[in-house]
Amino acid sequence: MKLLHTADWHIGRTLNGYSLLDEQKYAFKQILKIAKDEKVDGIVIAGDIYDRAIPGTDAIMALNEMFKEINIDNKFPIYAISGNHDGAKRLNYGRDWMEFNNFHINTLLEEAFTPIETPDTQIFLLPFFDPMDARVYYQKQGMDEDKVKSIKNISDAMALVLADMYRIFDPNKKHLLVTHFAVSASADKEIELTSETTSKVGGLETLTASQFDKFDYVMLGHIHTRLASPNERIRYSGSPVKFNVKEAKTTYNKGVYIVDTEKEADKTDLREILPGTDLIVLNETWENLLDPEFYSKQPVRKDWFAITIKDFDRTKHVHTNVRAQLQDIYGTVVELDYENIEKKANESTSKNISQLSKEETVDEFFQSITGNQLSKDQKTIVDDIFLELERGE
Ligand SMILES: [Mn+2]
Repeated sequence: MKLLHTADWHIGRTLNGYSLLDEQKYAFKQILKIAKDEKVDGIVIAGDIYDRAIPGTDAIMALNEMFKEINIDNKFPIYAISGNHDGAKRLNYGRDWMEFNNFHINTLLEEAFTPIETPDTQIFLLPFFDPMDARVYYQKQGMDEDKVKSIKNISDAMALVLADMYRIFDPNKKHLLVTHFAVSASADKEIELTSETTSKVGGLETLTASQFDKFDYVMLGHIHTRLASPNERIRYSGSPVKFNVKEAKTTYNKGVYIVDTEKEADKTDLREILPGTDLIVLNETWENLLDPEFYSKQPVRKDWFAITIKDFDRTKHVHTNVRAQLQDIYGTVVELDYENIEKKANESTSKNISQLSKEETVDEFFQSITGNQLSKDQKTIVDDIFLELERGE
């Protein structure tokens, strides 16, 4: 059996307010083409299909069109689960109808114990869940109370879930798992996340690869880079689109995996996905940024830019609309930073902000951003505002 493994589409995501939908559609076209070229038996989407539990209408319509192209126009089966970003119950809508057309989507833990059976493979679709979901599920199954209470973290919960799955393994078939968690290579290794809100996961939130040993192959979602994969049999496909500046600084292309149960997984399984509009990260002086010699070599007005201005003395540019000037030249500037100002801001926070009064905090903030102290008039305005707020309370 041959499957295309992708994850973390996050349809509807924005980058500092800029919609990534066009970029996501561009990546989708490539994914569909890869599926056709490889003649896969299905497309796996390992969670975080939407970016939010209640997605916007444009996101819903875009995803609806993508699913239609995959499943109705091109007749590829879909094997999907919900991730931590998806609203499990909303995404569950229409599930029974979709099932008729080989569109399998699991969003609730209880659905994970009925694998999809093909002639030679069992595909287990285990959506994201938390320890509380597992407690509720096992309580309903009649597990005794003490044992239910002993489910303290995701690792405890997963041990029970996997044991239940192993019990229904058909020994004559291959066993695939699709799920959405942080899985590290071993217990003492932390995983670095690139795109989630926390920069690192470890300890109670992390599972270890050895828990999944009985599966022939595990297709993961949750971590947005395939470089976090624990090994070649347990892999993250990563997101098909770069979602932030940190990712834009990486030099490798995004991609999907082609998983063939008839062969060993290896590096040749990767199919790259190229950006339509790339995100270019610049760290340059103001003078360089405005120099035609420099910017004529950049993909201005085509790609997006995240710009950090080096050695920038804001006090010398109080009458300059920095962002507007850069946008005139470069087009879309999704992120703008000042290297020196940032340093100053860090220094001032080390002054122990908790010991400053409200008025002093505003003064500190103003200083760190502009390099100037508040004038007497400005101070009076700040004082008046705080006074007014207190009266309002
Ligand atoms: Mn995600």
